[in-house]
Amino acid sequence: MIPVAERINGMFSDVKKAIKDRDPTTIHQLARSQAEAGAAYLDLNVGPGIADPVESMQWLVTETQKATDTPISIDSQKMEIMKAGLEVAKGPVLINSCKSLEVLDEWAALALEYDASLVCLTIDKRGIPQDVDTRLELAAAIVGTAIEKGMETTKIFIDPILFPVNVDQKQPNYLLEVCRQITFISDPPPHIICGLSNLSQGTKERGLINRAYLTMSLAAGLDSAVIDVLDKDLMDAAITTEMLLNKQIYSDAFLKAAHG
Ligand code: THG
Repeated sequence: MIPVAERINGMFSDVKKAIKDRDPTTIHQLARSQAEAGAAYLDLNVGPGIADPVESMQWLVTETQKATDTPISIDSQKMEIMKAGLEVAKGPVLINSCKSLEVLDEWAALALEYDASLVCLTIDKRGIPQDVDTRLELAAAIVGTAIEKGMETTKIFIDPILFPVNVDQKQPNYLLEVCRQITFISDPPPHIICGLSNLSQGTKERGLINRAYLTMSLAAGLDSAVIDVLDKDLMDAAITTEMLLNKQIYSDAFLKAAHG
């Protein structure tokens, strides 16, 4: 699994305050702790309703990179914010995300220019699909367009959009089917990612719901997720699932070995 660490997000009050006050301490701490916990990318999101999102994203990227070499995921669907973040980013960035098939040409060109990987939501002008088949249709269209633009499929992350389970209880199960079928889209297939914490928003037992669903979706073929890497039970569940799927070697110390 490619874990994308979710915690540097202005949705959280400590991060929101740190951005507003331009106080790097919280950002540096979260960057280091999430890198140590095994993040492959650190997701950076300035959060909703902020006065200066462009400058704030540049500040977040710069400060995060002072604390760790772990690659960053720039989390914005606005071209202006993405470009500003990319300008100051070092190394292999994850662009998170292209919000619609209609603007994919422009976003794929940007990914190519920066040699970045690109998250694409399965959305087009009709909106967010509520069923399996439209999601797969869009995933195939995304991969086709990205290949045409010259991208490698291994740099594409399809996000079929995970809703809170208390909003529509059918959706999480639909997404498992999308995970299973996405490997048939191309060879090699694109990555498949989701924002795991969306699932449990507004519920009790958030940790348990996230853990159970990560296990199920990894077994269905999910290979990346925006998650709370500081949730050790969640990371242990992911490691154990991958061992049981024969993707990690079993030893009596498999958890310790995976944590390093
Ligand atoms: N797909 C992709 N990227 C994403 C998402 C996605 N990025 C953002 C988001 N969704 C994933 N990250 C989060 C981060 C936090 C929460 C949910 C998803 C979260 N936050 C608390 C809440 O809303 O209850 C904040 C409150 C608090 O604790 O302070 O749950 O889907 N590609």
